[in-house]
Amino acid sequence: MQPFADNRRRLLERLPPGSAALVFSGREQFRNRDVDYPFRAHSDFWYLTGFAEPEALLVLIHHADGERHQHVFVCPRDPKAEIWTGRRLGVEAAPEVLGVDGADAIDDRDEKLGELLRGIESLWVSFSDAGEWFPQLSPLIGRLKRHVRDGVSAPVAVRDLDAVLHEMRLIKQPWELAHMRKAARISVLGHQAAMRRALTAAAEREVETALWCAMAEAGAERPAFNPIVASGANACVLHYTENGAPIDSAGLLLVDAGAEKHFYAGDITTTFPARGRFSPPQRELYEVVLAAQRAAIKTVAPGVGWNVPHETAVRVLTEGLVALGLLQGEVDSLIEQKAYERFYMHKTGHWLGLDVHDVGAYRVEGQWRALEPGMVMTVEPGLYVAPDDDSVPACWRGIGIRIEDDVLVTEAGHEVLTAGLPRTPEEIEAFMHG
Ligand SMILES: [Mn+2]
Repeated sequence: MQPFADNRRRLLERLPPGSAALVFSGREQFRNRDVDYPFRAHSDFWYLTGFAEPEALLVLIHHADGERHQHVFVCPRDPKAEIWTGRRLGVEAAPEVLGVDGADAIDDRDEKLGELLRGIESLWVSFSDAGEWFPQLSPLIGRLKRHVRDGVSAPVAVRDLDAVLHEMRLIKQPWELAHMRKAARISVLGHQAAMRRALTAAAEREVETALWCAMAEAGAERPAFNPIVASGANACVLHYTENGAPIDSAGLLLVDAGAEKHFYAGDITTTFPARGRFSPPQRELYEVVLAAQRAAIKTVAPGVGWNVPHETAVRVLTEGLVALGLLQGEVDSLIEQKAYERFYMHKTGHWLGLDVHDVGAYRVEGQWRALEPGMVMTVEPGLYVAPDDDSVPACWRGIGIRIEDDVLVTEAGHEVLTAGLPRTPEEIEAFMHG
């Protein structure tokens, strides 16, 4: 549990004296009658505890006199309930196992927080979860205010923990990168299995199942997000997750999926012909996206602005669309008019980490942020020609392509964590038939 203890210590160092940070693991979410969604602890909470149970609260206190106190609230042991819902760590074992100073039952939270937070000036909670926190904070602050007459000062500020904690999470430590390399490797194996399975699959679901089966066998804990397995024109629906259609055997298959390992996400998109042979239009459009992706990845290096890979991809895509006759005009002015947005309507990537769309600001003081070693991002350009777009020749319609890899910013430039997939049309055809 040492890395998590280090994270708590590093966070406490960044909070000014008189601060308390509250981080909640989350609660079970009802799906339908007696069924919950699979629970997955909040990434902030995991980052600071390595503890995955629901209904747990971490309180990190940096007192005005410099003293530190780390406290957790957890579900108490309950042998009868545990028979039904699984083992719990419990209050007694929590301090030693989690390496904190004290623990209490989550049901006693309100009362105990009133004691723990006496004299605290600033409460720090995630403003991303403001809807969760603010209703809880007002009775808490009210309780603390009642002690003011006893000479205890109550909080005077509620501050955004994201600004501190998410900046920490943005720069990955070596042990985190080891986890991310595993998540990436497992995701690669999943995609390879999906490509092989596609050849004879009748339905998207079969490919999805093969993908997940390979990832689980390789040690994935769960998918990092709902996978997209989109056959033919379904690929033009950017967040298609139904995965319930038959395979269009003349079409491409777009698979956007990743494994979660030690809570860290992989995120890969592959696009390949369902039956292992590109048609000429599919190949031509694919080559444009691949060239855009490779050019964008090439730009990734410390000091480079966040938007540079995107702008690079946009230029290569626009040039390609002009060369193929899908756009007419001069490249610079087409970029300026954002003419490409008809075929490329999303950004070229996002941060990656404990969350697939990981935390951390993309702009700092009004400027696109400069990349730094230890940041991990995806690079994922695409082109999507709507099936009903009768302004383009019929041969292009219903083709959706995205190519996505996970890229670590290193001192020397970058490292593609998800290397090992067949990417050129020749490699893909050879792999699928090999
Ligand atoms: Mn992605």
